[in-house]
Amino acid sequence: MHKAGFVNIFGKANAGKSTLMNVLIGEKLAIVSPKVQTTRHRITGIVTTDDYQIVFSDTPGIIDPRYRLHEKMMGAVKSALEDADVAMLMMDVRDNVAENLALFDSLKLKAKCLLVINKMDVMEKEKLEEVVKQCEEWGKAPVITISALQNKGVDALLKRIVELLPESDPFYPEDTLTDKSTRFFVAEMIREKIFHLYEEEIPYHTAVVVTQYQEKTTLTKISAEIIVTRDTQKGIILGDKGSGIRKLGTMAREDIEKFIGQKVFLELFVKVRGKWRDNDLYLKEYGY
Ligand code: GDP
Ligand code: K
Ligand code: MG
Repeated sequence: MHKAGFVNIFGKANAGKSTLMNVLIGEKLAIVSPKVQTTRHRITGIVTTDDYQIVFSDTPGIIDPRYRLHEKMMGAVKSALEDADVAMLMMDVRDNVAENLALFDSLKLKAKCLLVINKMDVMEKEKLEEVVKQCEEWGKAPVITISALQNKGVDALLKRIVELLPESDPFYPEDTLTDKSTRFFVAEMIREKIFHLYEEEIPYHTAVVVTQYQEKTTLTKISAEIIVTRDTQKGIILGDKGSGIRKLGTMAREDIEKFIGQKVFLELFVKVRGKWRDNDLYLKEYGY
């Protein structure tokens, strides 16, 4: 009997959804940062064994939309809510339990659910047990504690997921890792470095588009545009005598080389496009 299904991760910002997704698929596909709203798309990662195929989806953290961009992000959540066979409802162990449970209730999920309490590594045992008890009283999903960062409890979680998977043939050929393109992940890796290197509004006002992707025999030549909303932000991205963008370029290039397994020549350009986050044409052009 072969099993297959869609297993989608939901939760508030910074619960550790993208970190968990990467651990589950054993590959760094989803970008991670300590800042909220890092993930903007639904990102698929596929795990195939002889017995099952799981199509995992990482989703943006659930927020109240303030820009068209946010609406698009919540659209990605909605599509994942609709096709989930199994929903992993994820929360940071330190976060307010009642608030998270209310959020999970509001999703009105028909899928089978697992309540995943993440970051158990940051809490002592007695306090953790209290949180687990509070979650179990909710009664709507089995409660599982993990540390995605330290890969603790993830095997047990995977076992529970497989138990809940429906009987089905695989959806994708067995060697498929994701449904997104390499260009998409290249843009994401650049965006991740922006989240790590720049503070305040900069990461939230930024989009990245890959404009050139040329595979040659010994190296891949990539050009990308970094889109910001103001001239001052462009100046900050570039940094003193270009030192900012050089650092960004080096860090991103190293990650891209690891990802595609080839030397990369990376060129970055910064463009100003006021209000791109509220402009449907720009949003489309930038992949949202
Ligand atoms: P997302 O917004 O839900 O996708 O969360 P991320 O995966 O981007 O993680 C947010 C932050 O939490 C990052 O700084 C992660 O390194 C951190 N994080 C994720 N999982 C764990 C964990 O199990 N323990 C600890 N201590 N930190 C974690
Ligand atoms: K994050
Ligand atoms: Mg994320």
